[in-house]
Order: sequence, then C-alpha cells, then structure tokens
Amino acid sequence: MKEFFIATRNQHKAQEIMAVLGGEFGCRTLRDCASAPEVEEDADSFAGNARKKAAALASWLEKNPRAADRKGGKGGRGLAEVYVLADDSGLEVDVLNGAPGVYSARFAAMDSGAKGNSTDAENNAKLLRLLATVPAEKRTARFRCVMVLIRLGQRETGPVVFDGVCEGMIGFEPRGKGGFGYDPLFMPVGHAVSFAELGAEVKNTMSHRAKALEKLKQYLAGI
Ligand code: ITT
Repeated sequence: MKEFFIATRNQHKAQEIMAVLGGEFGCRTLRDCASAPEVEEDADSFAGNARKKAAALASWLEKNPRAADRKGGKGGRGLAEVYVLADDSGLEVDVLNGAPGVYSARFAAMDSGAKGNSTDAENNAKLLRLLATVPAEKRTARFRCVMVLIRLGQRETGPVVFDGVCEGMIGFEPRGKGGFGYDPLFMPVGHAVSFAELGAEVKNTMSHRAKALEKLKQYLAGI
C-alpha cells in the first residue's frame, strides 16, 4: 500500500484529501508528527507555497525515517513507498483582483498584522464587508488548489505538481454547516447553494481539491 504523509495541519483539508483518495492509500498528517518543522508560507503563488511545504516535510522525514515507516524501520519498506503530499489552496475573487488568493488563510489578520491564520468567521466577515455593494453578477470567484507530490527515497524524479480549479460565486451571507473556510459563502457553478450546504460528499465530486486529486490518482496509476 502506498503511504501518504500529508503536509497539513488543517484537519478539514486532510479529511477531504483522504476521502477523495479512498481507502487504498494509507494517510498520515503533520498532526501525527508533532516535531516536524513549521513552514513560513511566504511564496507569491500556491505552487510556491505547496513546494515549500512538501520539501520541508520530505527533508524532515528523510532525516527522521522512523517517523515515515509504520514498521519503525524493522523489516519495513523503507522510504520508497512513502509520498509527501502538500496542498496550498485558496479563494480568488474577480472583483478583488484575485484576493484573498495566497492570503486566504490569514485574510482578516492582514489588517491587524496579527500572526498566524484568522478564524473562518473573521475571513468570511471581511470578504462580505469588501463585497457589500457588489451585485450578484460581479461576485464571480474560484477556489484554486495546487498539490505537490514528492516520493521519498526517489528525489531524483523531482516533485510532481497537480492543480484544480472550481468556479463559482460569492453569496451574500454565510449558509450551511458543512466544510470549512469560505465554504459557507461559495456557491459552485450550477448550484444555487453553498459548498457548506451541499456537504462533503457532493463537494468532493467537484471541488478544486478533488480535481487536483483526480490528476494525482491518474499519475499514480500510470507509474
Ligand atoms: P496548511 O497550510 O497546514 O495545509 P492552511 O489552512 O493554512 O493549512 P493554506 O495555507 O493552503 O492552508 O490556506 C488555505 C485557505 O484557503 C484555508 O484556510 C481556507 O481559508 C481557504 N480554502 C482552501 N480550500 C478551501 C475549501 O475547500 N473550502 C473553503 N475554504 C478553502
């Protein structure tokens, strides 16, 4: 079985990734590895940040191989069957020239200069405030996801990059209880309800993340 080490501390993201990948893969996250390094997400693109997250975890796992091997290194398969997968993603709103973009997780905190990510409620409130006078037809937006895959022990093949986009509109108020982040405000094309109302099962058939993961699964099936 291929083992994935998902370079995220966002449990919602991790759950979506695991649900789309399905049971044929083993998955762990940074939560299973408390001493893995924090990564400063200071690149100006999703791909740049995803590369940083993947490379940092891959380097750490190569220096700490026991963390990557479920069998503790005894008779295990070593690092060759272990993949690091990083996801950097966010929301691009057309009328805001693509913001929040790479700043999606810390959109509200950018105003106060506070360190770290903002809460989903703070980010959604800021987005609604900025769009307060924007009519429905100008509220077009998309979620974008870039994933970077590194196969440990086979670094010469280099990182492989997959992306996915989901087009939609920003609503006028948060709706629904599912998902995370901007899901209560995002209505995917063809739907008059938000991702948070549609729920995980439907979201995972059409989201930016699901589209990137479908490409990743095809890649894995071909190697
Ligand atoms: P990691 O870096 O640990 O993976 P993070 O939440 O900080 O976790 P990102 O830096 O990629 O992840 O920021 C992504 C942000 O974009 C996330 O916090 C949400 O605000 C938003 N976002 C991304 N995908 C989303 C989705 O499927 N639904 C709603 N919001 C999403």
